[in-house]
Amino acid sequence: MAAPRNSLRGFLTHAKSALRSAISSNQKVTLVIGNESADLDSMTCQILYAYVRSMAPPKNAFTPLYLPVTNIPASGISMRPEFLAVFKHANIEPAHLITLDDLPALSEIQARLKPENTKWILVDHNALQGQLGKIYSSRVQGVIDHHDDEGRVPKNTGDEPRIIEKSGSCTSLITDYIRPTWDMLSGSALSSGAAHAQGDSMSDDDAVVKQWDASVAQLALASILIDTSNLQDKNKTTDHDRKAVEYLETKILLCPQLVTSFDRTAFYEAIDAAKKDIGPLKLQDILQKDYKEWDQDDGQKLGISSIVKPISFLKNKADEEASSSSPKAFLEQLQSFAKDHSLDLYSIMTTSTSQGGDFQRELLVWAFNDKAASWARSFAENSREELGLEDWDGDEDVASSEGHGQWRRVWWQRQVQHSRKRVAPLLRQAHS
Ligand SMILES: [Mn+2]
Repeated sequence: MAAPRNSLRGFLTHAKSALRSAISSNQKVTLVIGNESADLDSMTCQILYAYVRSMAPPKNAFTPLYLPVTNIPASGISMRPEFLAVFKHANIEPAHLITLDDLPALSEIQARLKPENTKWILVDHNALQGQLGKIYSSRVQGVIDHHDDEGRVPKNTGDEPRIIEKSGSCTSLITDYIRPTWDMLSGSALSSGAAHAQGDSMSDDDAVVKQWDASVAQLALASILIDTSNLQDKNKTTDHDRKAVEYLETKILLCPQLVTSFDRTAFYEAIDAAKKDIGPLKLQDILQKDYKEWDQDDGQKLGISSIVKPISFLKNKADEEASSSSPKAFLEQLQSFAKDHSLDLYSIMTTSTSQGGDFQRELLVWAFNDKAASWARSFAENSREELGLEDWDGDEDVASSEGHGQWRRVWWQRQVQHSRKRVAPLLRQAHS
């Protein structure tokens, strides 16, 4: 049976308790999961898909209820101030999200959540990484993503989509996919509401559904605006994004409470400011906040942190925490992060605005053993031109180092259109 038409808050509360009882009684579950960086895009993709799909599941669905899973422990939510900024508009709180903490612990997950009882739909990635990937990859039967296709999701995904296309935000692709269903649901809810209406004024049912829709639409819109810089970044913005923004904005403006007050640019600026407000976080949390890792075939491991502040900010942060001022504190923090994640190669990509107001990127690559050092060197050689790698002019002791089984470089990445979406495949390909 389809989930009843509900607010997002009501839906997530229902989904969370349904997951709990499914695990305790060995029932089937359908999980919609974003990538392990758990950025805003992943979070809104899984929620939008699960919310709309659960209210109108395909006839032969594995389960009628789709559960959105945020691919981090609950403690990670506080490292994402932009989540909190968006939640206010969607009338939800961190406790409403289903996170990895709501799944059985990794040591017993295979026994308590049997692979054959699960179906996984990937959004904002197309290969399930890490321990979940090892256990459940063969249970992935649907994907909507905007990263390079790694060819891991079967070609035939039955009733679920297999959509991998270029777009600024994956949420735009989700919006496009669920749009007919969402319109059908809103249309029938609105017309059944209208049937009860007395006179000319909008019925209560009507207003409630419009408000629910507007909450979810704002959640989705936030990601698209963040990923495309309010549709202004021409390297990232695609027609998918423009169309989705138009559609979601219409849904928002149908809501009587928002029609006169909603301002897209102000909305974008508030979320963007929240996202950049990482000052209160510890450096280790900043490194973890938007982090992804990959295992190469020979067991070597790569990790990349994307950070919305320049290296100088990170170094100051390390100095503050160590009450000293030397490159050592900063480098030690990076090293310990890499060690905690068992990395052979660690990379940091920063974004910031120059004094002249230009968008800029730094790229740090650090190899921790000889094999990884030759990997890093071939990356530097092969990608110098495409990424526009230029010697960095910051602190010399940070900028480069080699010998004693390690190798490190920092560059300005002058081809600023390339995000981790491009840099990660280049790093992975350089491995031999
Ligand atoms: Mn994305």
